Amino acid sequence: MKTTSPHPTRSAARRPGPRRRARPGAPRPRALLAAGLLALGAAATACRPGGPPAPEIVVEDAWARPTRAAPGPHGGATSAAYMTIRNRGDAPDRLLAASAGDLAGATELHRSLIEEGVMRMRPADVVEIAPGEAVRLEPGGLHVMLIDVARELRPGDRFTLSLTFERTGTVEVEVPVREM
Ligand SMILES: [Cu+2]
Repeated sequence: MKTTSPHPTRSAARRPGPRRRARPGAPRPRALLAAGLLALGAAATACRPGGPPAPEIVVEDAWARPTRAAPGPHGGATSAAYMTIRNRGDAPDRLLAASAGDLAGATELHRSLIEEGVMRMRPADVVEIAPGEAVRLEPGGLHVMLIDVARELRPGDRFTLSLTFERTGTVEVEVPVREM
């Protein structure tokens, strides 16, 4: 976090809120040093001492649409899962992969986009969630695509989705099935 205040040390010392610094910044005037040390003491209880800043991933409002039978002799049923992924931590994290276990033959991160007037889907390589930010997976945008779904998913059904993040590791999400 950068401040554009003309009095950066003063505003930092006066703000005891959630935005805390893990390390002292530029040298401060002596009069503010005591206040700065107090703030650092408070931050130390919330941070892992000496460790890197930690992402804290929270997944909200997950749901998936009912299965659709794909046309053609080789087409399996598909579904798509949507959710909001929030990073309440201090460091960026990335969603790398998703898995629905035996439920789907393949589970991919996709992004829907319109190309020459036609809605298409492309693999989404990097889904980064910045600290303090949220990424929404929603119809018409990012989604978790379930391909070759083994059984019909109907409204009211549920399944477990495992999300793999670069730093947080695996997060398991309970996903109810419903219509849009
Ligand atoms: Cu897709």
